[in-house]
Amino acid sequence: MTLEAAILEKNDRLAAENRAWLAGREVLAVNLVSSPGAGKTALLERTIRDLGGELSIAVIEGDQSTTRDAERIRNAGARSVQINTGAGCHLEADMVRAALRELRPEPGTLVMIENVGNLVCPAMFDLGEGARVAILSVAEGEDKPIKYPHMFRSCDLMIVTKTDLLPHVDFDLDTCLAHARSVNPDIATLALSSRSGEGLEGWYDWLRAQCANLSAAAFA
Ligand SMILES: Nc1nc2c(ncn2[C@@H]2O[C@H](COP(=O)(O)OP(=O)(O)OP(=O)(O)O)[C@@H](O)[C@H]2O)c(=O)[nH]1
Ligand SMILES: [Mg+2]
Repeated sequence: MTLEAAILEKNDRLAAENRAWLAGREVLAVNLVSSPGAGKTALLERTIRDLGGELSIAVIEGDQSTTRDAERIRNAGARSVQINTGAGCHLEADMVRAALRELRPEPGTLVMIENVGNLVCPAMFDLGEGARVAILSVAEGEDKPIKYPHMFRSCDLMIVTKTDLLPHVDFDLDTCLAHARSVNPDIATLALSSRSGEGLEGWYDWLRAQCANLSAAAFA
């Protein structure tokens, strides 16, 4: 077995353990992936401020360095644990396992995992999450889904964000959505702005539906 295959096999085993641990506690984990600066933390801050009274939200933050994002999350009103990966370019299941044990989420908690900004490596590493969401800002260009197909193929939802900037950039939303569906026909899509608030209700409804599915599964 190659070293890469061995690393991925070990990660998959730990991810399966995370998934069972989360299911046993009726906790939904959502893995947020994007390139650096696409707006993951901004969307989480806004979501916590808007939905914090309705859903119990906690956050695991992944960055190579600093605790800046975990502090932003705490200032927005949610609990957070920061993982620093050093030279690493993605989160792995064992890091999330340790962070979950530190976070100790109550049943019914929505745990948002903000991955390291990178559209390549996080695609290969299952964390045990219930859903994976790609965030793509309009400033990055509409061709990203076909240039980084592994990532978009691995996601349940693609969010096109920073739509308030559309008048200032050459970004065709329909072309981007078509590219995403060409690599993943099952991917759901949303477009929103964390700054203006446009489109956020669709994201909140998607989160509510994911939480409802988890409770329905627990009572099945
Ligand atoms: N105009 C506009 N700016 C945004 C929006 N969302 C985020 N930003 C800005 O984009 C920059 C990066 O946002 P972050 O939320 O830090 O991005 P991130 O994906 O968490 O970045 P990393 O954690 O470093 O990968 C910040 O200056 C934000 O204010 C938006 O909807 N509209
Ligand atoms: Mg961030």
